[in-house]
Amino acid sequence: MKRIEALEVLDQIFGNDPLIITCGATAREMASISQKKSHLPLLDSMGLTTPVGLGVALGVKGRVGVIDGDGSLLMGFSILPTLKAYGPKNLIVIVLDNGQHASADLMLSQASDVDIAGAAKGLGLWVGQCDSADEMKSLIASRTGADEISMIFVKIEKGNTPGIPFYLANPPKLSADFVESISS
Ligand SMILES: Cc1ncc(C[n+]2csc(CCOP(=O)(O)OP(=O)(O)O)c2C)c(N)n1
Ligand SMILES: [Mg+2]
Repeated sequence: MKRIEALEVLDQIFGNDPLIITCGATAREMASISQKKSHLPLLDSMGLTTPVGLGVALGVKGRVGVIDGDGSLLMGFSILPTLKAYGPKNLIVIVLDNGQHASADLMLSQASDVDIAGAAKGLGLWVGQCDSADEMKSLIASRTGADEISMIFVKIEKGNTPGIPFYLANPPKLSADFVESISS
């Protein structure tokens, strides 16, 4: 599955539920297929997608999704024990793992050598793993309403979709729209 195929499915699954989206090509590809007030793309804030998602999930009652990347999660890896300590049950973290920093000249990430899902399991987090859209859909469905936080590691193909335009959004506007969507 390509990243953009996973994003199309995730956009449909989460509907108008809050969705925090990691930076780089992930934010650009999502914006090229769907832009919603309930989407909070973090633009350049690599490493902070899951932490921001945790904060949002602690503050709202309904389901909250995070779409992180392996490189971004590794950059802010200290969030994992915090997720275990505070992990709200309404948070579903999806890690799109291509084993590389695809957005940054396709450089390999440490996830190509290190079992990051295993590390999350070792901390006692609930972890699911898959590599297809159908498995991703059924894992998310089965974890919606679960009694603890969910981390779903999805293996995706390497690389980026060609021809995606730059995403020149205004961060204060994105933030204001997102706050409005979670306040209503
Ligand atoms: C602190 C910081 N360092 C570097 C970057 C540049 N950068 C943007 S996305 C990215 C790679 C992200 O990798 P990953 O999370 O695995 O996503 P992928 O592009 O592979 O889907 C990098 C290095 C940044 N935005 N912020
Ligand atoms: Mg990656």
